[in-house]
Amino acid sequence: MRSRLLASRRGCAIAASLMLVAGAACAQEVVVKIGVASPLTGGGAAYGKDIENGVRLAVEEANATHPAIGGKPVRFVIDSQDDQSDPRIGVQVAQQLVDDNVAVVIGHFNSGTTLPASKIYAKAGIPMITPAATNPAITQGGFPTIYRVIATDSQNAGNAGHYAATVTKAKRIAIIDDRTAFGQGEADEFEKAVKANGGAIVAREFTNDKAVDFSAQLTSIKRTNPDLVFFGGLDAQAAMLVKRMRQLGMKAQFLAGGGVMDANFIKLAGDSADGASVWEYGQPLAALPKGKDFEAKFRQKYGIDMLAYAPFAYDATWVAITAMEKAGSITPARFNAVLKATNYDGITGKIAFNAAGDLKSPSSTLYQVKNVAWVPVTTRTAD
Ligand code: ABU
Repeated sequence: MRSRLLASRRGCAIAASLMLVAGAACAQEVVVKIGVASPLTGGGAAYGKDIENGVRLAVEEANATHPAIGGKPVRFVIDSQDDQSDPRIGVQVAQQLVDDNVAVVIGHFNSGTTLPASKIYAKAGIPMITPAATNPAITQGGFPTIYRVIATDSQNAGNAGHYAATVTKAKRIAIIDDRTAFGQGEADEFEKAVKANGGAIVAREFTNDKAVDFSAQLTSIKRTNPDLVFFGGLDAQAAMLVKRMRQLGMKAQFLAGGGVMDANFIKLAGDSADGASVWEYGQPLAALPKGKDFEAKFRQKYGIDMLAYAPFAYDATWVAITAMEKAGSITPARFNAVLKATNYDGITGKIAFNAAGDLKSPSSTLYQVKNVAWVPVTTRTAD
């Protein structure tokens, strides 16, 4: 707390000299740093920017209310770090945010960076809320300060596996994953659910998250004559994969999990996108009471459409700010107890955490591409 106040006063001194702001009033203001960790460069940059934009929207809205915590005026500022989707950089970024005395971290995007980084935040006692990383293991470390405001892959890819085996009635199911903590993890959850529901896996192949050519894996999969292919990985590769499937004359249904239901997939896959299905985290935004407003607000502020995770990042930020306000403290050890007991009506739905830090009632939704647009088909919400 002391270092946060000192940082604030230094900031005020600079602001006062540059902007002729009344120094006495400014010196009272406490600057509260909200850490954001996501990929801002490289292949995951669009997702990372989407998260950062969601956090910024919440922070600016909060500051516009002239917030006070524990009777003191506060100003929230973003400390945004680029983890480049690289677990080693993710750890460095996490240490930087701890050294910067952030009150909370919103991030990371990738499960592969979140897993090691979460240990650093937990050791420092700084709450971390991921709006996007869905590997179930992230909340299984027993850390009391790690949270997630999105369904996990045991729920989401589990739903996909149940759907593939029982609804599509696919008899021969093939799987390919990108070998990341996320892609491999969700493919494992999908496979488990397919088998638990009596389905048959006829092939399991993998690539890596930088690959652009899937000919070898698809040729091998094609020989097993599958009627459904599941991909564990993100939007751009999912698009290239389904395109290649169709070029190779494969007519199998294409199914994916989270991170694929966005405009990039349709743009990159072109005609091959038609009929593709994915299970994606959460409920359809347009059907939620505050969803359309959020989309409009985002578009107005940034001049672009949100991609996928901005609403979760926005909600995660408000959940953290609300906990600080209710606790009357920006000290993590104090507001974490309130964070644990969160009961918040967000853009993405009701946010309340179970003992592990996951959502008590997570949802995921099946979407299908019809006439160059994602159309929601059905939503499942856990009790
Ligand atoms: N959950 C979608 C992609 C991000 C990740 O978990 O790696």
